[in-house]
Amino acid sequence: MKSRRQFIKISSLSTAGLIFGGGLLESFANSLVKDNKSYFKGPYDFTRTPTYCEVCFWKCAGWVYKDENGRIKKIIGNDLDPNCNGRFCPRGTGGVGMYYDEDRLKTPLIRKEIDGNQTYVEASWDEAFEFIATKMKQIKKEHGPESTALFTHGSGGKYFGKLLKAFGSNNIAAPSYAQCRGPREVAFISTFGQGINSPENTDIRDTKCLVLIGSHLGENMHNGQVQEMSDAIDKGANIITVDPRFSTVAGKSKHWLPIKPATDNALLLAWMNVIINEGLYDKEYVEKYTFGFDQLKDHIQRYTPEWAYGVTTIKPQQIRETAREMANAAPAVIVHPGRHVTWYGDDTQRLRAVAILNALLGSWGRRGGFYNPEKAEVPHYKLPAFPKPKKNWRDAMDGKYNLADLALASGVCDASIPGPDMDYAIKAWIVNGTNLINTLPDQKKTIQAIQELDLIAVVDTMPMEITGYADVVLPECTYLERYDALRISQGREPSIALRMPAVDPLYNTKPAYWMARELAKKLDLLDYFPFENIEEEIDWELKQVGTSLEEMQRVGVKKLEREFDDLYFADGEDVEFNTNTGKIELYSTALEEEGFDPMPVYTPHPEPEEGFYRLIYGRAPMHTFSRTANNPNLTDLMDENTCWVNPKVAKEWDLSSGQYVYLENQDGVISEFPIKVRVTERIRFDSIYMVHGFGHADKRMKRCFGKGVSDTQLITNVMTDPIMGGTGMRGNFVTFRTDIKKSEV
Ligand SMILES: Nc1nc2c(c(=O)[nH]1)N[C@H]1C(S)=C(S)[C@@H](COP(=O)(O)OP(=O)(O)OC[C@H]3O[C@@H](n4cnc5c(=O)[nH]c(N)nc54)[C@H](O)[C@@H]3O)O[C@H]1N2
Ligand SMILES: Nc1nc2c(c(=O)[nH]1)N[C@H]1C(S)=C(S)[C@@H](COP(=O)(O)OP(=O)(O)OC[C@H]3O[C@@H](n4cnc5c(=O)[nH]c(N)nc54)[C@H](O)[C@@H]3O)O[C@H]1N2
Ligand code: SF4
Ligand SMILES: [Mo]
Repeated sequence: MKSRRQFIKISSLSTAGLIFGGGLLESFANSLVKDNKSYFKGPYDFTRTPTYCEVCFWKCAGWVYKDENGRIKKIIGNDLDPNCNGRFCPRGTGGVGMYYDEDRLKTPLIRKEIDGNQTYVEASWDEAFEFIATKMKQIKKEHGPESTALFTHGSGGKYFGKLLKAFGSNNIAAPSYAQCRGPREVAFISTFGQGINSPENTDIRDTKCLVLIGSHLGENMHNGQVQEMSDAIDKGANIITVDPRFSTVAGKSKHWLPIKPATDNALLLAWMNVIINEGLYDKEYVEKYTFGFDQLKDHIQRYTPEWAYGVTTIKPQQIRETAREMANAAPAVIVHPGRHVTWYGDDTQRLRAVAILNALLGSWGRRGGFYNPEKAEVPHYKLPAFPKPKKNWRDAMDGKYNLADLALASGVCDASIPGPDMDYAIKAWIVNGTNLINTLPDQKKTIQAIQELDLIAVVDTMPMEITGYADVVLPECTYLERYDALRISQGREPSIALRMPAVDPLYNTKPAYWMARELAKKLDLLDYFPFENIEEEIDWELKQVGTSLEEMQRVGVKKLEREFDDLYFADGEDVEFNTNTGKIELYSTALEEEGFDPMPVYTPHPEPEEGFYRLIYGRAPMHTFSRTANNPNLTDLMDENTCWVNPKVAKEWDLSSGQYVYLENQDGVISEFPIKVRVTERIRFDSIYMVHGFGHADKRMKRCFGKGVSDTQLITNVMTDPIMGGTGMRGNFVTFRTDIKKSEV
C-alpha cells in the first residue's frame, strides 16, 4: 500500500529551474541589486551591509561586501561583535554559497496527485497561503487550535511562533532542546538555579584548566569559544579531554582520556570521590553556597578511582592526577557543560555530575570558571493578549518530563501519533528551518507522525528531505537577502546585532516575517502584526534602547552596558540561588520531588555485541549539520563523511582506507548509501565515528545527494531521558556489510 504522503524525490513540475539556472543566475542577481548608496562605504570601494550569520547558531555578526556590480563578494566578521571579534569561521565565510546555490527552493510548491503519482506543482504565494489557512481553520473547527504545532530552528521562528500563539497553540518546539542542550539546561537549573544558554557563560578566556567531556571544541566551531580556548592555551591553560576519539583538541591537551563510551558518569563520580576525600574542594565556597555536601560525601564513597578503572578503562592514577590538576587551577577551572549532550538517556544526571564538580571546585561565579552573563533587554511592541490554549503536547505525555523547561520536539512528534489513551492529537505542523527527517532520531516514527497529519507546511531555503514530505513548501530567501529579528546575545557585555538584506531575494523567495504576516491576514490575526514591514518593527524596538535602524545599518552591532558590576561573585558575597533551598544544590530537591535520584548514580549501558561497534558522531569544522551539505563553497572543502575505524578492527574486517562500505545497525537498518573507510588509531576499537549531516537522499540537491552516510538513519534506538525527555542517540551499534554492492540496496 502506498503511504499517504509519498516522499517526493523527483523535481517538481517546474520551469523555474530552467529559467533561472546556470549562467543566467548571475545576470539575474545583478539586475536585482538596488542602488545602496546610502549604506556605509567600506574600503576598496565595496559596499557593505551588516548581517549576523545563519550558518550556525552562534550568530556571529559580520559585514557583507559587494563589488561595484552589486554582487556579493565576501562576508567578514564585525570587529565590535563579542561573539566573533571580527573573525568568521570557514562556514561563516562560505555562507555566501547559500545564496549562490542553484539548487535552492525557488517558488512555493503544493503537493498534487497527477495520474496516480504525487508531485509538486508550482503555486503562487496566495494559493499556498490559502491552502494552509483553509486547512488550519478546518483543524481549529474540528480539533481546536491546540492541534497545530511549530518546529523551528533559526530566526524566522519568532514570527511563525507569534502566528501560532495568536492562533491559540503553544506547541512550539526546537530540536536544539530535546535533541541538543536540554539536559544541560535542566541539570544546571536544578543545581545553580540558572541555565547555561547561548553563548555559554564559560569564562574560557581566563581559565587555567579546561575539561572537555565529549565536547570537541575546534571541530565544534562555535566561534568565540574556540578563539577563547586558543588564547587560554597560549596563556598556559591546561586542557583535559575526555573522548573515545582523539579529537582535534585532544591533540592540544595535556591529558587525553580515551574513555570507554557511555561510562562518563563513572569518571565524574570518581573525580568527586578524589576531590572530596583528598580535601581538594573549595571548603569556604561549599560551606557558604551549597546544600547537601554531607549526603554527597557519603554518596560518592563507593565510586573510587579503582572502581571507575574497571568501568571506564581510565587508570586510577590518571583519574587522581587529573582531579588534582583541576583543583590546582580552581577556581579558574571549567568542567565544560558541552552542548549536544543527548547521549545515553541518563544525560541530565551526567550534566548534574558536571555541575556538582564545578560547584566543588568553586568555579561557578568565579573568574576563569563561569561568569554571570547579562542579557540585553529590548522591549517588544505591546500586542493584544494571546488566547489561552486549553491543552498542549504535554497532555499526550502522561505526566512525564515536568522538569523540561521548553517544549520537546520529539514530544510534539509523539503527540501527533494518535493512541488509544490520547484524547488529543496534533494535526498540523509548520516546520521552519529544521530538517526533522535527519534531526529527530527514529526516522520511522517521524515519518509515521507525518503520515497522520492533516497538514504539513515546510519553510526552508533548500529542498531538504523534510520538504519531500510537505503538503506545501514555502521557499524562504537566504539570510543574505532579508531582515530578521534583532540578534540579542547574552555575554560579559550583552549585545544586539542587525541583519539586513545585502541584495534582494532571488527567484520567488520571501522572508519569514512577510510569510507569517500574510498568513495572519488569511487567519484574521493581523492585530498581532501591527507593523506592515519588519523594518518598522525593528526600528521601533531599536528606538526603545536609544538607537535606530539607521544607526544599526551603519554599525551592525551595539554592545549594551552591564547594569550591575556582578560578572563574578565578590569575596564573601551573599548569593541567593534560584533553587528550592536558595543554595547550589549538590543534593537536588527538585529531582527528588519528581521521584528521581537527587544525586547522580552510575548506570551501565548496553554494549555492542560481537562484530558490532558503537556508532558515535560529531561535527566537522567546515559544515553545520545538513544546512551546509549542498553549499558549493563548503562541499569544495569536504563533500562526504568518512567512517573512522580502528586499525585492529580494520584488520579483522580486511578494510582499508578509501574503501566504501555499507553499515547495518542492531535493528537491521542498512545505510542507504556507502561510506568511505578511514583507518585510524584516533578512534577506539569498540566504536566507529562519522560526522553528522551527510547521506542526503533528496536528488534535488545535486552536490550532496548520496554522499556519505546519514547517522540519523542508523539511530533507531533512542534512549529517552526520564527526567526531561531528551533523546539519547548514542546507544546504537553498527556492523560492516562488505558483501553489499551499491545496486543491491
Ligand atoms: N543524528 C543526529 N541528529 C542530530 C544531531 C546529531 O549530531 N546527529 N545533532 C542535534 C543537534 S545538536 C541539533 S542543534 C539539531 C539541529 O537540527 P536542525 O535544526 O534540523 O539543523 P539542520 O540539519 O541544519 O537543519 C536546518 C534546516 O534549515 C534549513 N535552513 C537553512 N537556512 C535557512 C533559512 O534561512 N531559513 C529557513 N527557513 N530554513 C533554513 C536547512 O536547509 C535545513 O533544512 O539536530 C540534532 N539532531
Ligand atoms: N563546525 C560545526 N560546529 C558546530 C556545529 C556544527 O554543525 N558544525 N553544531 C553546533 C551545535 S548545534 C552543537 S550542539 C555543538 C555540538 O558539539 P559538542 O557539544 O562539542 O559535541 P558533540 O557533537 O556532542 O560530541 C562529539 C564528540 O563527543 C565524542 N563522544 C562520543 N561518545 C562519547 C562518550 O560516550 N563519551 C565522551 N566523553 N565523548 C564521546 C565524539 O568522539 C566527539 O568528539 O556543535 C556546535 N558547533
Ligand atoms: S561560528 Fe561560524 S557558522 Fe557559526 S555563526 Fe559564527 S561564523 Fe557563522
Ligand atoms: Mo545543537
